[in-house]
Amino acid sequence: MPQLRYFTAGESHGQCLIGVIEGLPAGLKLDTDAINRELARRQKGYGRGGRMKIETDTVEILSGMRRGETIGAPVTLMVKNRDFKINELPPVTKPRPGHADLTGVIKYDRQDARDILERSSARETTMRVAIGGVCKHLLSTIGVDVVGHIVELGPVKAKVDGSSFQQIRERSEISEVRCADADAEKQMIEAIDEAKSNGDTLGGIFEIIAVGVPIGLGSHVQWDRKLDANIARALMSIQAIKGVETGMGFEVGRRFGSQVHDEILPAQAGLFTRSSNNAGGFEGGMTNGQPIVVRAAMKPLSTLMKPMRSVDITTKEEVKATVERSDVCATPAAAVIGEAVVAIELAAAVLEKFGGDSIRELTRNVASYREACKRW
Ligand code: EPS
Repeated sequence: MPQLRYFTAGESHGQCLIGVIEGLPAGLKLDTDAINRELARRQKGYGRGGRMKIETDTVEILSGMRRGETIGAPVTLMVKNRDFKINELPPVTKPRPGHADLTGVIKYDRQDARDILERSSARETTMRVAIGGVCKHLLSTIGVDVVGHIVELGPVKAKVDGSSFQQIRERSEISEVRCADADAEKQMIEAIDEAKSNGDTLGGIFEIIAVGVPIGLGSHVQWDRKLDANIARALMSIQAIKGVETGMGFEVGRRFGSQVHDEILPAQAGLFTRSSNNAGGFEGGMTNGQPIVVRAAMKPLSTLMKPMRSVDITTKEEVKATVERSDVCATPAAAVIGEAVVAIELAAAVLEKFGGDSIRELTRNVASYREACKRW
């Protein structure tokens, strides 16, 4: 059983969202304000809808912590929903193409798609961002840092080649669409405005970069220990994500080997270096010491103000799909969620490799391994 485990509970308009994390070492200082800042980042982004004006997501830590530090016990997190009205909401009988609505009602034998959409809603990701915030605390104790930013939104591509991790972080953080390229940002905003005026929605592609990652997280020896695969799964589990790529991504299938692989160069600061990072930080399912670079493609949200054709599940007649309050574009928010799920998978992989019932034990183990790697 892996050391770090977690699950989430809660409906979009239920009382609250809950997360339970087990396996955190004792002695991890948790700053609730820092977790709340992550939640606020998720709520931002040009193209968000009315719900984000209602909520000010804040976390309460209900267990596993004493005097600001974890004690090794399961940590329970709670975020209350201000828009708690699940029992007053009208039924949904006109499933939206692209949403979980139709398959969900058939599978769970429900007459009201609200029973499905309340849990399938991306509101659930609030809790994954809170859990990711906790995992970022753990990662910072060993010098690992994660950032997410938008590289494409609808038809617009950002130019960020040659930017450092820090530049990407600073520029994307002040951008309304979490994009580090100010020229592209303007066009992205225009594209969102166009989608909105047409009653339509827009998706995009976000990139997650992680730096300071030790060599050798994950393992080549078994399919379910390959960390790139676990990260891909975590990203695919974010609502509306339809594709994931690492490093050079699908382009690797179009080039010769000599144009793809990252040459190994003599040691600098005790560690071998690489001529490039087309592998996105992974070889053999293991981190190779280079920055992790992964991207995910998000489809346009499936609630359209100008709805598509559907069938009423009660009358069986052709209708237009349900129109609910929703966002025009939530890809900037998805980049924050991507950061969180990557942080969770990295924290799990760190604890799998280095163990540790306390933060002191964990950091000692990581430091001694890093020293050993330099002697190579
Ligand atoms: C979301 C909350 C939801 C939606 C959105 C994400 O709030 P409500 O449904 O009350 O407007 O804004 O969810 C969807 C787009 C979806 O299809 O479920 C959130 O907190 O991120």
